[in-house]
Amino acid sequence: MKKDGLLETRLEETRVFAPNDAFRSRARIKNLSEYRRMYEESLSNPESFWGKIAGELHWFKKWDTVLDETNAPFFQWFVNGKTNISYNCLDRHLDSATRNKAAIIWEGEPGERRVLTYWDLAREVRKFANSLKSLGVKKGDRVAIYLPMIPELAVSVLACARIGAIHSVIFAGFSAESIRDRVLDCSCSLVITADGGWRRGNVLPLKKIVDEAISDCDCVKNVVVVKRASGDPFPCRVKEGRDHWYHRLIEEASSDCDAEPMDSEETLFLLYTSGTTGKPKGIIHTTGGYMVYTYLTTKYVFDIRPEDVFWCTADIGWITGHSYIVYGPLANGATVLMYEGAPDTPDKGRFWELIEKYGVTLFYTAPTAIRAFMKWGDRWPEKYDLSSLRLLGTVGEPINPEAWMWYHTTIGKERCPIVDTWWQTETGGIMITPLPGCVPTKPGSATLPFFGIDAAVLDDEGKETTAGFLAIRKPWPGMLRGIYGDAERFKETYWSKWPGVYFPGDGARKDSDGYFWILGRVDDVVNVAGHRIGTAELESAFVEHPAVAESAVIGIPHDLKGQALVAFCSLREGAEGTEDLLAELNDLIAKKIGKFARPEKIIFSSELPKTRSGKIMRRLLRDIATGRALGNVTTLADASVMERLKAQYEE
Ligand code: 7RM
Repeated sequence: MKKDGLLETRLEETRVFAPNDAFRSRARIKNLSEYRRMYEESLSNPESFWGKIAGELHWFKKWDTVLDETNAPFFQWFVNGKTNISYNCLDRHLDSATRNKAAIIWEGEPGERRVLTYWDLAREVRKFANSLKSLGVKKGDRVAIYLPMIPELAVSVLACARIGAIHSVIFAGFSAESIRDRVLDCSCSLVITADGGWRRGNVLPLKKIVDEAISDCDCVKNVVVVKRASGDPFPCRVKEGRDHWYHRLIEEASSDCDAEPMDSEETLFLLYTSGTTGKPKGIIHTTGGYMVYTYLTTKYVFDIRPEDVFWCTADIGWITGHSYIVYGPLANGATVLMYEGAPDTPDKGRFWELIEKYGVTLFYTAPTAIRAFMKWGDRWPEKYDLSSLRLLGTVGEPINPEAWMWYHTTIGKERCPIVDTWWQTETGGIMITPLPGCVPTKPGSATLPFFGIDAAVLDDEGKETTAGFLAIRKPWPGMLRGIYGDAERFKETYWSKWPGVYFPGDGARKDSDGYFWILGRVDDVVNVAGHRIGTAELESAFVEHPAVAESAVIGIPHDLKGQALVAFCSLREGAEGTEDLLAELNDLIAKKIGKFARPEKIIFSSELPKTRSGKIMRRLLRDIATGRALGNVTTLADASVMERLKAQYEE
C-alpha cells in the first residue's frame, strides 16, 4: 500500500460556514444535536432506525429482520422482504398529485426538450419492460445498457428493475473492447444502445461501437436501438433478427406490466468499476438495501422537497447517476433535470442557462467541473439568474478550498449550503457529508458521517488516528454485496485490511471537531476528472504494443482534473520513442479503454526503476513526475536509472 504524498496534511483550513438561516429554518434536521441523536440511534439500534425508514416505502412482503450478519462480509439487509424499486420509483406515486408532476425534464445537447410526468414515465417503463420480456429477457438475466443521457436510459434501467433483469450500464465513453469485456464477464443476453448520442456538437456512433464490441459475444441474442441521431451522419446497420428499434417495440407493447416482487437480496444491478488489477470489477448491488439507502440519502442530504428541481450533472453510466438521477430522486417523488451534452456547447454558459431556464434548486456536480467553470471566468455564470438555487453539492474527488470558495460565492451567492459528499460505486450512496440544515461546513471537508455510517480513520494496525486510512466499521444498507463472479476478490479487496472492517481505499484525516478530510486514493486507482481509472488497466494495454516492454502508470496532481495520468514505458530492443509511437499508444488506450483514459504524458525510457526483487517503484516515478526531490533509492537494483529517467522527464 502506497501512501507517500497522499497523506500529507493539507494547509490547516480555518474557515467555517454555518448553515444559512433561511435554509435551516425549513430543513428536516435543523440542529446538530438532532443530527447527533439520530446518528447515535442509527448506530446503536439499526433494526429500529432502518426499519422505520424502510417502512416509508412499499413492500409486497415485509422483511423478517433488518440485518443479518451471520455470513459476514456477505451481509444481508431486510431479510426475506419482497419489494420492487421500479414500483417504489413510479407506481407508488401514481395515486397522489405526484402522478402529474414532472419526473424527468430532459434537454438534449442540440436544445430539444422533453418532459415526462410520473404517469408518462410509468407507462413508458411498463411498455419497455414488456418489450424486454417479448425478447425473452427473464428475471436474473443480465442486460447491458450503452446509451447517451436520454430519457430512454432512465426508462431502460427502470424497465429492467421492474422485471428483475440485472442491468449493467456502461458509460457511453467506453470503447468497444471495454464493452466486450463487460458484456462477456456477466454474459449479457441483450444490449440496449442508440444509433448515436450528442457530445460537443458531434454524434458519437454508439451502435457502430456496440456492433464491433459484440461481434464475437455469443451470449448476446438481441440488441435494442433507440433512434436518437436521426440516422445521420451515422446510418445505422440493422442486423435482421438481432437488432430491434426501440420505438417499434414500444409501439407494439402493452402498458400493463406488474412489477416483479423481488427478494431484498436479489441483484438489482452490476456496475463495473476500476480497481488495482487490470480487470474491472462488476460491483453487485441488491434491491432492498440499495433502495432504502438511496431514498434516505437523497431525502436528507439534499433536503429534497416536492417543488425542487434537482440537477445532478453526472452521467447515468456512473454510480452517481444511478443513485442521484434515477433511483434516489424518483423514490422520493422528486423532479430531476437530465441533460445530454457537454457544459461548453454551444458555449460555456450552458449549465447556468439550464439552471435559469428550468429554475434548478438543487445542483450537484464534480470538483473537476467547478475548476473548469472557474477557469472559464465569472462572466458566464454572471449572465444568468441563478437565484432559484438553494443548495449546491459536490462529489467524485476531494474539492480544493479555492474551488469550494468560488462555488460558494459565485454560484451560491454565499446563500446556498454546500454538501461535499464522499462515497463510492461500492457504497451505493452518500456516506460522509454535511446535512445542509445543521452541519457547519469547512471548505474541503466532507464533514460528518451519514446515519448508520460508522466511519473512522485508522492506521495499518486498525487503531484510530488523525491521519491514516478511511474505514467503515459497520455494514450499511447500500453497501455492495460482492464482485460478480469473484467472491475472493471481494473479501480480499475490501475486508482483509482489518478484521470485519470495510476498507474503501482512501486516505483521510480527522480533525478536532471530528470532521473528515478525504485525501484521495491510497491504491493504484487514479481519479482523473472524476473518472476512476485503474493504472493496471492502462499498463496491461500499453504492453500489448509490440514496442513496449514494460509500463508503469501513475497519477500526479493536476489543476483542473484533480489528478492526471503519466505513463512510463520502457521500450524493447530496437524500438524508438518516436512521435508516431506516441500517437499509436494514445490510440491504443482509446481503443482498449476509452478516450477519457488517455494519459497526460507518456515517457519513454530504456528501463524502469526496480527493487532487487523486480518490483517497479512507482513512488520514485511519482517523485520524478511531480518534480519532488528524489526519495530513498537505496533499494533500487540500479540507482543510476533514476538519474537518467529524471533527465529524460525534464527534457
Ligand atoms: C461517487 C463516486 C470513488 C472515489 C472515492 C474517492 C473519490 C468521491 C469524494 C471523493 C473526496 C469526495 N464513486 N471521492 N467523492 N474524494 N471527496 N467528496 O465518485 O466509485 O467513481 O469513485 O472517488 O477517492 O474512493 S467512484
